[in-house]
Amino acid sequence: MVLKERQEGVLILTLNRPEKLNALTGALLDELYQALREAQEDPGVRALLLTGAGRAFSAGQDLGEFGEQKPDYEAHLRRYNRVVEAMSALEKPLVVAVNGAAAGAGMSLALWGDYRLAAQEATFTTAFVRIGLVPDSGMSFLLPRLVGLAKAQELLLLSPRLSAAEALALGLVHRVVPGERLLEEALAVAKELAQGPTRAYALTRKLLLETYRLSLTEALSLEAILQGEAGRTQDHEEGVRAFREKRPPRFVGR
Ligand code: T3D
Repeated sequence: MVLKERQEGVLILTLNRPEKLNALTGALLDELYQALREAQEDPGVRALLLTGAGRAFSAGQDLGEFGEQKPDYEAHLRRYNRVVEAMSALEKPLVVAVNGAAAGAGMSLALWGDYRLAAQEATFTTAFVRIGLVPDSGMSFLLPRLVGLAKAQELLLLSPRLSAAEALALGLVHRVVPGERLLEEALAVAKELAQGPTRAYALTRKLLLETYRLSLTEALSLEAILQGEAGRTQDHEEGVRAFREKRPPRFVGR
């Protein structure tokens, strides 16, 4: 259900239930969680790329998963939440390539990418209220931060279906490319990141997320601590040496 492929330090994870628009089930979420954990522990993985197989990125929760049973969403959400926690705690950059529809928790997962590309035919819809649910998988946390409160209110309460161009204009994605070039372009970004100073990326990622709960004084202090750590890396030494020698740096990720 989650395909894994490696290319030059990039782990490509593909949500693979194309016949169900990559709708999310507990089993798929557990596989995704395992893949993220393994990627985190594997020094050979220096960047990740997440995409979907077929014509959708992900339609969100599989609405057929529980059949006629009344689901215990509070319990089920633990499986979503550990995926989101693993994504936010990743110490490697995550590129997301949105190849088609991203709805509900599928859209939430897409937004956790550090760099998000969309195919021209991709669409985005929060979907939750349309079935009487509230945003989850970090959507209530990320969306207002990405698009501002007013737009988040509109996207969450009215749940319009946005085109890729609209998503780009709102800052939900960084770039829109023709569908046939999506993977190639996303992979190029991921490979560039995989050649970079991985530790500095990890610390930058952490700083950006932490700013949302810190005062300015605390943020400055965390910047100083993490700069201290970055300053002790081999990559920092190499970056400065390469700059002085007027050549491209060769980063090793530590
Ligand atoms: O803890 C918990 O579990 C709660 C967590 C909730 C998290 C959530 O994600 S809630 C939101 C769940 N997702 C949705 O409500 C999205 C529903 N789907 C759509 O809005 C649209 O299908 C899409 C925007 C994703 C795609 O639209 P389109 O026009 O390209 O396709 P379609 O014709 O609507 O759907 C094609 C088929 O996929 C169709 O089946 P059929 O008629 O061909 O047999 C449709 O029922 C099925 N499908 C689409 N989304 C889902 C789905 N089947 C199961 N689960 C889905 N989420």
